Amino acid sequence: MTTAATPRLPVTAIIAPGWDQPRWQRALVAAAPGLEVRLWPDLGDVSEIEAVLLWKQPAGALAGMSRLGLAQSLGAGVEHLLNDPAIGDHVALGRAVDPAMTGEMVRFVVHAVLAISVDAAGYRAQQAAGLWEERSVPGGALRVGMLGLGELGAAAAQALAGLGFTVTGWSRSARQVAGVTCLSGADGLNRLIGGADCLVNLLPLTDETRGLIDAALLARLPRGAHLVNVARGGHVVEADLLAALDDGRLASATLDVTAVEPLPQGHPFWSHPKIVLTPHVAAASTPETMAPILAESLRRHAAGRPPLDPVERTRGY
Ligand code: NDP
Ligand code: OXD
Repeated sequence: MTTAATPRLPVTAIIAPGWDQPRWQRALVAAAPGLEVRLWPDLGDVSEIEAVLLWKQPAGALAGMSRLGLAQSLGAGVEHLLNDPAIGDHVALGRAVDPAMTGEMVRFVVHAVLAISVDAAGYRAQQAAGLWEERSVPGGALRVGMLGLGELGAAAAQALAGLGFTVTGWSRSARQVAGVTCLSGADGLNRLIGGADCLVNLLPLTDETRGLIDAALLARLPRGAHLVNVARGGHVVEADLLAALDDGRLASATLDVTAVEPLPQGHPFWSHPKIVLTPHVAAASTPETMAPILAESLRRHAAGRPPLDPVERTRGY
């Protein structure tokens, strides 16, 4: 009896400056024994590299990789793949989808929305002022609008619906998510915005979604609405957001992401009383949970198949 030979795994490089690359390497080799993994910046002869695992690679880092066939993001976002001129159209693109990451995002969004629904910020201010007084809070009456119903948005929307919130979601194509009113298209967006006391953003950053959250959109939200942005800073026109917070149209903004990261010192977001800021930590990629998924994509690539979660260049995500 003959058995089919296992295809050789691609020579792989990790380029994720600032991350614990040796930890990713250990997790990957544990998931795919025998895999050759090289770490930025010591890539050796780059013409041998066939697959790259990337997070915010420096410009030019992929120069000379003439055998590159797979570029895989170590995060859910893929702007760094699509914007790198060294990644030709023949190179397959993959993005990170990991149930552990989804769980992190769901907990982060649920925490942010619950804090708004019980007016945690208002009670903290009252405590600081020594005030024992019941506040009028929206509680379960808070209507949530979820921009994006993909891996993360759908899971977060479903969790919020399970907690009793009225949740409406928006996506490019028509979707079905249990307990969530799903809308699409320009009309769908208008309907969602008009009834969103709390707008949560989990869209990918594309040519179509960049700057979507601008003065016009913010003006269509119910007065006193809240924004939770856990996707990308580029979705929000920052000057418009500040204006909406300052004139009371928007009650608060919970921002995990900003247009420039790290947020520059002196930026008005740092000290704004209505902004809750975290440093892009809503859902981190974890080597130990991601490695088996990445290993499977490398095996598929070796067998001439697309990675597990391919990126569609024409959609931009
Ligand atoms: P997915 O690709 O799974 O989902 C994207 C969703 O957005 C889909 O529902 C898609 O519609 C919808 N969408 C895309 N373009 C449009 C458009 N023009 N109009 C309407 N809907 C649109 O992405 P994920 O859920 O995995 O991730 C979303 C984003 O979250 C990432 O791109 C990343 O930027 C961000 N992120 C942030 C993290 C953090 O720590 N802050 C961590 C991880 C991710 P359709 O369903 O029709 O395709
Ligand atoms: C991601 C992110 O895209 O961390 O995974 O933002």
